Amino acid sequence: MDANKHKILNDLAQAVIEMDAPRAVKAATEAIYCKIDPYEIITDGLARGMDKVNELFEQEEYFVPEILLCADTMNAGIEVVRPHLPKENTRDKKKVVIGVVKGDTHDIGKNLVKIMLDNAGFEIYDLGRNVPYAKFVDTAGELNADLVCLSTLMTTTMDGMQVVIEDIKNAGIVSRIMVGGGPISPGFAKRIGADGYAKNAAEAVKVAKGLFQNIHVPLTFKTPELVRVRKKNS
Ligand code: B12
Repeated sequence: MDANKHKILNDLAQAVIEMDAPRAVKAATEAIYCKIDPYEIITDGLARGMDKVNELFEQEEYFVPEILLCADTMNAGIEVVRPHLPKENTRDKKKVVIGVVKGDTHDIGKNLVKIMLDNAGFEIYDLGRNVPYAKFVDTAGELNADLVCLSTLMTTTMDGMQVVIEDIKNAGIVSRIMVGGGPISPGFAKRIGADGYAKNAAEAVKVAKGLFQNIHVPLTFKTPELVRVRKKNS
């Protein structure tokens, strides 16, 4: 990586860590001007800063107010980059229902996944956070959704994903289902009957596309068998 790019990406990460939104906006603008790939600006710059923030939270150096200011800073940078993300305009847009399951209000990661899928040409219906199980099922049914994306960051709410998946299947809805979030592993995703899992937003786009191209996308943690395509009416 050339030195200037390295410097700008570090600056973006540092701006998030230091809760400095004007600096994030300036560095993001510079990154765009220097033609750094918009996805790299988000994943290797802003989101990398947020990863460090998570560590600081775990080490009890940062607390709730800091976390929220860091997230605002990341979002300020993303807003600069967003218009520059390559927008894929597919004719047959797949409908995606996305949300964070009941009991969980963490939505920073879900929002990143949403932005990436939106730019990749999916039609997004965002149910938000702390979403009742039935809301996923009802919305997927009403919209005849192609994909339902479930997010959670807490071990205490993981099991809710399984409830949603079972309810969707029991209702005869044929939407594919992708899961993700901090405590979710490929093994857990497979066990609860999900069609796909991704460890981050960039992977989520690859996996989502793979689900509709009838191809196996190599997943993180070496579980490509997880992407199985459920045939309609099966
Ligand atoms: C930020 C944060 C908060 C913020 C949330 C702000 C917000 N609007 O989201 C605030 C301060 C409000 C908060 C509150 C709480 N938090 Co908190 N929080 C975090 C923290 C530090 C970072 C999470 C984050 O945003 N990461 C950044 C994003 C970009 O990463 P991500 O969410 O993992 O998302 C990526 C991937 O997971 C994936 N992904 C995510 N969703 C999906 C979905 C799909 C379909 C796919 C494919 C991929 C995918 O892609 C994303 C982008 O790359 C984590 C620590 C950690 N290590 O995760 C704790 C953490 C999640 N929190 C925790 C806890 C306990 C809480 C509280 C209960 C604290 C309290 N006592 O009040 C409350 C939750 C209340 C509730 N009921 O929801 C615990 C959970 C422990 C557990 N049991 O599992 C953690 C792990 C901290 C800890 N070690 O204790 N928290």
